[in-house]
Amino acid sequence: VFSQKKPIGIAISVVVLAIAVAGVLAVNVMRADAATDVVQDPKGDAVSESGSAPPGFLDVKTVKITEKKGKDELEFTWVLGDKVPSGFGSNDHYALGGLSLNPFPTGGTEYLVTVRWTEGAWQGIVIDFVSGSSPAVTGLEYKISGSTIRATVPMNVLGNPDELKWVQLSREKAFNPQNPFDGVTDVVPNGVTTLPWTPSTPVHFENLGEWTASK
Ligand SMILES: [Ca+2]
Ligand SMILES: [Ca+2]
Repeated sequence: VFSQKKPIGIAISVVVLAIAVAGVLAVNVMRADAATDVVQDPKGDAVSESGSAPPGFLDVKTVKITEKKGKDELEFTWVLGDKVPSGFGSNDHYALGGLSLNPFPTGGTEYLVTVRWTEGAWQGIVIDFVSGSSPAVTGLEYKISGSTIRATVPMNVLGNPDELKWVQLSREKAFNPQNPFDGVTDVVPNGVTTLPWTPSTPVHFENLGEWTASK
């Protein structure tokens, strides 16, 4: 079970993902400076494991990353295809905002920023896989308003980055280390990979989203 209490499992899972896609190189250095990164995603491109369309809140329309309060915070905004319910069942798991920051083909991801329903409650957290010997979990400020989720994270929690590369994965079930895309209903940007995902499906790291700090 993917939970805050078992971050090691997440780290291992990310390594599994990295191994699965090793050999795909990310080369993307020529970008204009921008303090805001916005990627629009189609409504209706989400896929449930059942093969049918998932609920609209599992279908992302917009992902936005922008600097706030000078350069002290990053604000993450997700606009979803439908209003988010107030809650779900105690055994349900839904990751609505689920951003992997700096996922590298050769070695895991640096941070996971997620707003999710798990173990019968909403939870907004950052998991830091790089700063210590074991992953560190930090709560984040977040707000769900209709079909929009906003979360803010202090820059220092993310290592005061000059740039971040990212992929958004919405999930309808808990993380599965054996198949990191199991239960993923929507991917943003769409060029990163296709769904439903299998271990033979390529992951294109050159198509990750990219946020760059203002000068
Ligand atoms: Ca979508
Ligand atoms: Ca998509």
